[in-house]
Amino acid sequence: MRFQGLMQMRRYATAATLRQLAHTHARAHTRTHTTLRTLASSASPLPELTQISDHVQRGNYAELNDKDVSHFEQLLGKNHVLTEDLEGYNICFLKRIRGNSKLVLKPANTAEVSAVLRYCNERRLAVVPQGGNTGLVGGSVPICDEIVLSLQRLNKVLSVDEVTGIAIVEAGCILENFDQRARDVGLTVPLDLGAKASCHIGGNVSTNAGGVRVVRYGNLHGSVLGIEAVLANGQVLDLMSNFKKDNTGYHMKHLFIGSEGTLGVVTKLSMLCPHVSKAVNVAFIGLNSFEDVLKTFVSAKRNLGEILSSCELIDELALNTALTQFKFLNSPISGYPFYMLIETSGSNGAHDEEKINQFISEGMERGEILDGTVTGEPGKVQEIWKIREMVPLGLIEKSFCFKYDISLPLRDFYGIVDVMRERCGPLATVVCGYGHLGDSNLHLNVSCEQFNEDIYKRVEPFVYEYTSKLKGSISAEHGIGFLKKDYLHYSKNPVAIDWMRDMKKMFDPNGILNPYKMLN
Ligand code: FAD
Ligand code: 2HG
Ligand code: ZN
Repeated sequence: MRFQGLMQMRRYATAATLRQLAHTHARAHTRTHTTLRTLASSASPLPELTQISDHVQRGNYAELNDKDVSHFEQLLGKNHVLTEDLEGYNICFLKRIRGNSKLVLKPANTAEVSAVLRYCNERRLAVVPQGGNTGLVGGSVPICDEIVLSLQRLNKVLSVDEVTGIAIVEAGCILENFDQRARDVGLTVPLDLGAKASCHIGGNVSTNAGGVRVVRYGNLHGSVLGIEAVLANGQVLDLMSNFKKDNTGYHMKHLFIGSEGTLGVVTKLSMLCPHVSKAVNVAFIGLNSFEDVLKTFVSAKRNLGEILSSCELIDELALNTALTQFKFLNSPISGYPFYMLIETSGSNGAHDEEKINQFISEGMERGEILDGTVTGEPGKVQEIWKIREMVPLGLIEKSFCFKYDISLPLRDFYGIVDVMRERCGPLATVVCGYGHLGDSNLHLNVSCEQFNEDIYKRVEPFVYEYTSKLKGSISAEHGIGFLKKDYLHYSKNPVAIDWMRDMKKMFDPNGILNPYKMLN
């Protein structure tokens, strides 16, 4: 009976269904790009300026004047110095943090970034580095009137070496474009996330972005081989390297991975890119309980071992919200409390298929996996991934959403979602959990019609206290930015925070780089 279920799973990729899927996929793809680009600039009401709503005391920085603007125009050319229509640069992706910058600078290369920073440091003008502005913690936008330093024009892939697997890329290159260039020679960027069409590789490195393949490739501390960064005083710190192994002194590049633009501006990096896998299979399965989710994860690690490349969790409310908001999404199954997306990538299609089939039939025999689909057809694989990628967007499509990105011990991974549902009651429209189960990284989302002080107080700091008691991390992959800076102490002890402050002072004595972020 259950093996019939497995047959049904594989039957999904018949010729008839494929035609329909290819069509849906094309629409889905276009839609994601539009959604990402328009969200930050759509017509819904703007929030109050953050400096006012959050009573931020402006730092002791100089005020921008006409002479400064003329200086930058001479340096970068008039077209690359913007003083009008700056709203898109001033507001964060979630439309929660809004600054009041009067100037956006778009240098074209490292020398220009250096000249800009040297001048700003001498004049004590505060600067916020900005990549694709897809960050979810309010780190990429000004809080007061900081100058926005956009890396958009440093967008070249300088080289991709198919022999060594090493790519050298400028910081402002869009992740998806970088990946495409790598794929042209059979390689891939070991990082994939829903914002790939907009985020920059420099933004990814500066946030130490995780995404959906950490379970396979690890995080950016392993894949980034070298970094070039410009310091607050304009000095260019060349930490580029083309080798995995380089034990010459302190490993300074790691300081820039995840430092969110507070220590320097990343301008270039080298990255180790793995080969594109010959065979990729994706299973999308339904389960009854979180206990079964954990058993299935353990089974995936045991039985899929070296070919396991992703292990994601979506709960019923998260999935249903995405399906309701985006009618173009097509879920192969419905009606289960939990869903898992399990991906394998390997070099032998027949071998991988046999393994994933066996993993599923055994899970079904044990009653842990109830139903689902498994496919290796590329269009279909992408369509299933699209469902996962649209989940975070579904929750903000017509709502305000409090988003939490926490690391929790696996056994306690989901409990907080139930606790939070109880705490918020009918005040919230959706309280759901999804995320990177394979990395112990939960995304807890609490949606409501609009920002609601009452919910805010029920959720924060509770969520951070809860996480801290379980010795989790209050930011697994999105960073600290502005939104979490008051909560850093829940995950870092006072001695560590003091050292962070000392390091900040050493790198940026005048505090011009991304003030009001990370450290309070
Ligand atoms: P920005 O948002 O522009 O900036 C982020 C921070 O980095 C800011 O503090 C900024 O000052 C700094 N910065 C940017 N560029 C530089 C630079 N060159 N030098 C120094 N500092 C710089 N994140 C994940 O980790 N995993 C996910 O799976 C994931 N999925 C997402 C899905 C969606 C739909 C969205 C909207 C976001 C998602 N994110 C995810 C969050 C976000 O995409 C990442 O944090 C991403 O790495 C930010 O890149 P960015 O270029 O947009 O940076
Ligand atoms: C994801 O994994 C992102 O989809 C976004 O990290 C998570 O929006 C969120 O809460
Ligand atoms: Zn994530």
